[in-house]
Amino acid sequence: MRRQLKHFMVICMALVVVLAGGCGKGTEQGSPELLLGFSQIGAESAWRIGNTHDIEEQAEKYSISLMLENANQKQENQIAAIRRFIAYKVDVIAFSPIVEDGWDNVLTEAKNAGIPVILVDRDISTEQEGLTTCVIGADFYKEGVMAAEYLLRKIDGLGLEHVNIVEITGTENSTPMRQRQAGFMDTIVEDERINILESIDGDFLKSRGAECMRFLLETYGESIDVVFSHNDEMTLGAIPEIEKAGFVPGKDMIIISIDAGQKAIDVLKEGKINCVVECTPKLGKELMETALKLKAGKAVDPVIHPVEQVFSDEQDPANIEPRGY
Ligand code: GZL
Repeated sequence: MRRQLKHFMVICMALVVVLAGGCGKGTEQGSPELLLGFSQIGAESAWRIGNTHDIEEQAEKYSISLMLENANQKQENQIAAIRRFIAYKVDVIAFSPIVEDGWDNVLTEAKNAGIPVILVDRDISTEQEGLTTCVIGADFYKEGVMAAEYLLRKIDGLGLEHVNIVEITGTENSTPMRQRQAGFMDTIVEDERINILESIDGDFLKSRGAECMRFLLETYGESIDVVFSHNDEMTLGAIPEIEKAGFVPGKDMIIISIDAGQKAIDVLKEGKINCVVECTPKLGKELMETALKLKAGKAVDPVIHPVEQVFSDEQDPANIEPRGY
């Protein structure tokens, strides 16, 4: 009898463990741990598309239910999306703000609804404090500094006594545009060898990069020694224009870009780009982990910067790993 009772108890215990585990597993596989609303700027670059893919992949990996809306480069679409997320009572709102200003009202609505907001990729400037919890994205100022530091090494190496630079900037009033320009200019401002011919807005778009380069070539021609472009798309638009004008990019003109997507790295390997500063789009893991911490009422770091590197003709580009975006 005692033996049978013992067996019965063992079976009950096993059953409890299975059910508990099963329930736990069922919970993990059933309703998502968290409903995240994300407003993405658009699909203007390989960087942006890579960023979207990474966020989708990481949401799936973390069992987070993702409502991702594409704003097609319009701030008003992002504001409308955030209002939909509020109405839907998502647990956390995240977005990559196309520009820095104009967010106070909608973010006040999110705060009043008790929904925490995470900034991804870019930052904002608001009149009120405490409208967002943190920003997850590159140190754009440092990217500008790294680009300029490469240029100074290049000028020293070539023994150049005078250098004319043209700059093709990203979207006006966006964080990457403002801070990449500031970091670059602050680093070269003391160097008397360097002259800025013109700075022109390419809006991070390939087509605009080509238009800008055509204008700069028509205006300054062979006096251009350096092209500093705020992202690969604009750089890839500019290079064919430089070649059409009869110049050799990477030789007649030093070409410096930012993002380090696969296409730009391939052109670096061809010798038509001299330096690409990395700006990783892979921010999804930090976004999901931060959203889960906020849902659990835990504190989060106010700023999360990924580690980034520089690829240039100072090293053998053949060793650069596939970029994945
Ligand atoms: C940078 C990101 C920029 C990329 C561009 O984090 O905001 O926007 O550099 C993209 O390619 O358009």
